Amino acid sequence: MIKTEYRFCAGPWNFSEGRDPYGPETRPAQSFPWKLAALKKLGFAAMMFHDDDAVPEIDSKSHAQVLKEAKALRHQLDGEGIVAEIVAPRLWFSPRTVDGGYTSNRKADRQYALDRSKQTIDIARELGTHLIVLWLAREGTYLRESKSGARSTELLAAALDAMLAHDPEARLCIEPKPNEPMDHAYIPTIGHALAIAHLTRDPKRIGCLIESAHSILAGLDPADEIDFAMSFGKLWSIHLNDQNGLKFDQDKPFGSANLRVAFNQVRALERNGYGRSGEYVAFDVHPFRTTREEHYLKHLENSRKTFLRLVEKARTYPTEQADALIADLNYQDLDQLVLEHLLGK
Ligand code: GLO
Ligand code: MG
Repeated sequence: MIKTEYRFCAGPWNFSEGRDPYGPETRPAQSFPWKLAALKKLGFAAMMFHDDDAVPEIDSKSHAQVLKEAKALRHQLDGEGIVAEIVAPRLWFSPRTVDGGYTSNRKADRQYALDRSKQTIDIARELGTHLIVLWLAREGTYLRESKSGARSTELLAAALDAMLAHDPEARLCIEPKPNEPMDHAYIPTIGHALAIAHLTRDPKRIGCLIESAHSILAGLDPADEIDFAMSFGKLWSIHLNDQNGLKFDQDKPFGSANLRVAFNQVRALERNGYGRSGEYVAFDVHPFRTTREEHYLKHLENSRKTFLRLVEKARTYPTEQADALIADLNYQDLDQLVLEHLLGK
């Protein structure tokens, strides 16, 4: 097996300040240059962006101004030797996306979502990437009768089509999540993401991004989602993190809630050669609310540490012994073999 040298990525939003729906910030906000320097210090190779991380207050700026600022950001990134992995339109904050973007029941809001997405593709080009991430945050319902699933599927496919037509080099990476902020989201799993590609002009340019927590929220094993996506050559990015069951989206450090589930994700990445076509391992994790300012980087540092420890565990897995037990259908001992391997001697 070829050993992959993994390269790591995080977003500016991953240095979050501790705010939750029940309480305010618990740490001071850090500036963008501070975050960039932090990633460099950690030895991360790439940063992921929302359109308004790249160009703050984006809605108050002309298209020309937006592109000018994106170009300036590219220089800043080049200066630090950090690459932009992806850009994602942040379609869930604006008053114009209260009912969703592409599937909103208001025509003017659907247009806003499309215009903003096309602009995101232009920003990505300035930043030197063609990869666009679509977390379809509000494309769903709180109330089943408020939208038609058939119509929403049509609208989503039309939106993807418009983005593909906007730039022949753009590649769209759908990041499914079954719920939160919505009760039900329209593209809840990788299967949905890959299937909707076939309603567009160029399914080849639509892939996916798996987030561990989102798969768990859908009641699935993220390792199976990885294997499935990679069987189609469609896993173009990943957000590793962890999640303790079917609760609010927790974005815990990788491996924090369930080491064995994390191990199996790493095994799936290893066996499918993730990273060998230039894909990055991104951690979509947040500091715990009690985290103090001086520990601002720990959740990223620790996620990478756990990831690399699990890579070692995957590479030293007693395959021959496991295969013999599998051939004998002796899953009782296979279970213990895995546990012993994870626990170490
Ligand atoms: C939220 C998502 C979010 C996306 C990000 C990139 O649940 O994980 O963090 O990954 O907005 O599109
Ligand atoms: Mg994510």
